[in-house]
Amino acid sequence: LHESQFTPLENDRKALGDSIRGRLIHSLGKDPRIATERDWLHAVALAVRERMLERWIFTRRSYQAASAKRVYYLSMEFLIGRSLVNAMLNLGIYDAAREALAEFGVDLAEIAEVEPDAALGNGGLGRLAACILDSLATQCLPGIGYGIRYEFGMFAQEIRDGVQIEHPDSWLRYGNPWELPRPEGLHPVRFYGNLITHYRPNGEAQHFWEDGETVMAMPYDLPIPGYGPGNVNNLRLWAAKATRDFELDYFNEGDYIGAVEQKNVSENISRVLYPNDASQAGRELRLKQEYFFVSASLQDILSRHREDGHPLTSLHDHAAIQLNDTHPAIAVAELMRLLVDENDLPWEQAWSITVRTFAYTNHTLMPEALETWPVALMARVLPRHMQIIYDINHRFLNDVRHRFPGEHELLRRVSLIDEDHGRRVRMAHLAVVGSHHTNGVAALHSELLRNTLFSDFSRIMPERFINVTNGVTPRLWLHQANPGLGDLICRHIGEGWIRDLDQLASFAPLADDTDARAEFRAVKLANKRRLAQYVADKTGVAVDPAALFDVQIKRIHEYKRQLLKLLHVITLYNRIRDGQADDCVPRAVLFAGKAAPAYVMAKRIIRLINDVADVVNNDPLVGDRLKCVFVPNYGVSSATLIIPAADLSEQISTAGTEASGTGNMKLALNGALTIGTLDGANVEIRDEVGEDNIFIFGLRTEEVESLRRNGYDPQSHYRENPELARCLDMIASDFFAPDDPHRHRPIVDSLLHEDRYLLLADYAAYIEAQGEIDRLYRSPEEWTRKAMLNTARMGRFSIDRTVKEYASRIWGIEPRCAGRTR
Ligand code: DL6
Repeated sequence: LHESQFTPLENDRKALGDSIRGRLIHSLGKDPRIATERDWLHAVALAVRERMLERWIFTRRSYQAASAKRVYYLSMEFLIGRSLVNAMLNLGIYDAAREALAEFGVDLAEIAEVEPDAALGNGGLGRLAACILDSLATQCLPGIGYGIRYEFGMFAQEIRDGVQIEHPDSWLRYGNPWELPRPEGLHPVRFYGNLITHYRPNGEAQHFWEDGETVMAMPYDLPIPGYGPGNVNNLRLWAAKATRDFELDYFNEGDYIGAVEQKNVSENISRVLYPNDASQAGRELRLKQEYFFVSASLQDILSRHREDGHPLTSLHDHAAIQLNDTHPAIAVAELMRLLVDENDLPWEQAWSITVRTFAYTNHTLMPEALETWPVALMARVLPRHMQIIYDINHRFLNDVRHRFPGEHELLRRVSLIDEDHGRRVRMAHLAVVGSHHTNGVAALHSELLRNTLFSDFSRIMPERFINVTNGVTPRLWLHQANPGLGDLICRHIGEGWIRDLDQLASFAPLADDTDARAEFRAVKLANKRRLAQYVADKTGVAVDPAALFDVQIKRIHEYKRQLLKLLHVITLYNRIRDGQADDCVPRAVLFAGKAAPAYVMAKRIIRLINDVADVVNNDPLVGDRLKCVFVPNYGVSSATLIIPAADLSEQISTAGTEASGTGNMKLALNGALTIGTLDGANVEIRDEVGEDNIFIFGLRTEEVESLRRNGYDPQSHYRENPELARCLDMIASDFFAPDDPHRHRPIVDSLLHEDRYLLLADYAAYIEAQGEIDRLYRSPEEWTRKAMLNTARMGRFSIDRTVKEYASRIWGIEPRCAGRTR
């Protein structure tokens, strides 16, 4: 079919209405008279999907015709959220679809709320992957995402009596109208089994991996539409299916139920997302998940490469593979296996192709997040890969030995095998050695990678280490989430910023315009009202939209220091009760975030936040001057409500711990002022918005290091700061938990006896910075001016800039726009 023979679907209200009705009746078999909101949602999604699929086909054709190099983004997580409104806005059919639905008496906003979030990720790392997909498609860059189609995504969080309760997220229960199952595209993935070695007449060894268990990987494709005349790229997610052998087993053994039980075990591989953030799961099933999607993706990439008519030896000319953290790092060994064992390439040649194909992004310095696998486990689950890792290590260490003679300690430190903790495979070392580039995700983080975690590697191969600062998609995080502000900006400077965020710079002069400031304030107030309603619905707490909305939204983790924020809340509470808060502005402090289910301290923190909230919100002396709320079930959808309404963005991790942060970018883009440490991307945000428009406080990375080196004594702060001591005493007593007086004692013990993240050391500076914030908030014109400058100066933090840097510095790919677009 030639493009000229192709009749694209019309996008006007009438055509969309016909499609929606058609899908409802002819695809879903539902009577419009009794169709539910979910029926309408699915019918609209199918009508929108039809319109993406044309471009999808043309996108693929244009990549193929140009023999374009593609990037394959391998990620265990894609935190997509909802797709309906995003797809409509990106395709430019939102208004027409809304009107078409209105003619059926259906409210688009209401049915959009019924769509479950695709929560296939934990937090920043997974959301970054989703933003990157949006940008690749928008910039017409040839890119395919590969991940896992988890049957259960990130758990749903309920707060019951102050405690986090986890519920399974069965997001696929009613089907997923966006996905296209591809049962014809299965790939087999083997686990366990034996190794057989044959020797050729020339003495060369040939390895065969046999027996074991085979699971089939079945692809589900999700079309990813770019904004405006962008391309429609593909996200391919793998689901585990039992091989048909299970049927044979049944015939042979007559144990039907046993065979079906076995089928379930195989299919468990893609059952559930591990809800760990910044800590390693370390379980066999997790290793199997990692290998499962990596092996299927690499087989898929190689077959596409062959179908395109290229020899394997040119793989790196046509494919760039990005490892999103170490979770897919086993890909290095798997590609070697595919090239050497399955395709008979000599080791050296295979290695050169491998290193030229892979690149690795590191997202954390936290030691507990660095993946290592026991050698014994790896050897059992993936025996051939263990052997390949030994071979890679052997050659790598020989090379290092040659270049750095006599440095025995160096060899021990850079080895792919950690010999000190019961022999473990260091996945980050495998990723660095097997990749042509390793990048950190903010300038400070990349510098710390070079100087700490990877200091030996950056001495051995300095040219491999670079920085690519993260970004966020302005399509979702401003245009879609904050239509009020988006429209305001469009009225003043046009809509070019949606694809080119640097254009926001021309919004800056409006910060000096009284009328524009009033408009900006009106938008913020409307967003705060919308959020106040949501908070009241979810928690029963009434927050006053006139109060300063002070938000800390992110995973609950000690290093992110939600407790420091909470110490500020208790300090304000005490000042109000002591009658010393006449100059405090009314605040609504909003926390949101999930704790890993097995992370005991994080769950204690949630409990304490809720206990403090209970006391503060019910104290008649406090009234509207202070409210504290824990908003349950934080995710992409609730973030799109909270972020546009925030006045103050809390980015207060201990310097040197947060790799980048991306919430910091989303909040500043929506005109929140930041209070933050010089950590992660906060440093670059300060450089962009200017020191006068951000509140920086606390110890810097070097100061943190030196304090730790010289012996940190948290109790000195307790002794010297009576206000802090009082807060800690209240937490340790029964003040916030009258029914259970010792409930919060472990939190205080951990702060007084270790305080690994130096909360107490930063407390005084933090409280002082909050005082400055109060003073500024009392001058609405001045506050608004700074807020607008924050929005205007966020151009650098567009994911499009990030992706352009990856494309030119790491992947070597270029835009190929699909010929025919509307
Ligand atoms: O790069 C995306 C995001 C950063 O913005 C956060 O600072 C960082 O904490 C997060 N890292 C993870 C670590 N998980 N692992 N491994 O989610 O990445």
